[in-house]
Amino acid sequence: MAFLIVVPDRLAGELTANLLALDPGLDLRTPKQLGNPDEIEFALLWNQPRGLLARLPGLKAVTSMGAGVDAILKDPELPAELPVGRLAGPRLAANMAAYLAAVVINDWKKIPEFAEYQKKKIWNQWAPEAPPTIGLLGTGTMGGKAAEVFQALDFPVCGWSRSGRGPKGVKMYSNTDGLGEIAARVDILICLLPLTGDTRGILDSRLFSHMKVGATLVNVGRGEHLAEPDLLEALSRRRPGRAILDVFATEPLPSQHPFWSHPQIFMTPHCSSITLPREAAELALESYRRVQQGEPPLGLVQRDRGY
Ligand code: NDP
Ligand code: OXD
Repeated sequence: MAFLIVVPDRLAGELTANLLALDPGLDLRTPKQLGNPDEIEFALLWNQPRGLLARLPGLKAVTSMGAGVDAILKDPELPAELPVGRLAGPRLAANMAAYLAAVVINDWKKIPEFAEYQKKKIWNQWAPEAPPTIGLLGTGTMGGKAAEVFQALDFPVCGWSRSGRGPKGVKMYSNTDGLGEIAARVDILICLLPLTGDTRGILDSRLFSHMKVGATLVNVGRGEHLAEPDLLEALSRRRPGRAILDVFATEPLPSQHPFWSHPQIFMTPHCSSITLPREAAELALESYRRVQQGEPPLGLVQRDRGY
């Protein structure tokens, strides 16, 4: 049983080394060294090239290298019944929570303003009175950890999920009415949803019209959650007043895109949380072993609902 790795070049070497350190006997393959494609029964994927899956008739399961599975599910060559898993480990969730805490606290504590005061030698003592209310769209593995971190700092936290289930102590909302309600209630609205048929374009003018003037939108889900022209329009009305974006419909973001130089937008290049090779190797190996034993891969996705 061979194990195919299809991941960005910058990660491939480290991931391979980590996998072989854990199990030197692994029959690892890459797209460039595919060998006999019939022997490949398991694949670890990140943005796999079109046409690859059609060449692997022996696949028993695939797994995403990260939390999102949208790039796998949209591949027209993905066999209809093939089990799809994902690697959403504790380190990935903790790194995401750290990013969210960093960007939120940076604004709340006015860190950039103090950097400016320092340059001008201004002693401007100021402290915020109350932490902002956080709204998490999606309270799964990523949203759950973010909720835990914000709660530990005593921030009020609300959540929105399909089932209405969420972490302990989080005021939960669900369905369309609930989406408007959470948007109206919070100061920082964070998208941590998977990209599915139901969530594509969910960050649109209708949602923005519910938000408080001056609130902040954070999108760390997927670029296609956001209706980009709606955001530009909404920012001009300060509803939201600011956007923090890590993911984009086109990545890398083209240099002429208006987001790059927009004064109300802060951007990072899809790196709010990146799967670390060590964690990815451990989880991928566990998933592979499960499949070898006839079990579903780790983090089995419900393909009909898209996550
Ligand atoms: P999970 O599957 O663990 O959680 C998904 C959450 O979204 C659940 O709370 C689920 O509700 C909710 N949800 C799904 N569909 C709907 C819907 N139609 N309406 C309301 N709620 C919905 O996913 P993760 O937390 O692991 O990851 C979420 C996403 O974060 C990933 O798919 C990926 O796109 C993104 N991500 C981005 C990263 C980055 O670097 N920018 C890094 C990691 C993840 P319920 O609980 O009821 O099922
Ligand atoms: C993920 C990501 O889904 O990094 O894990 O975007």
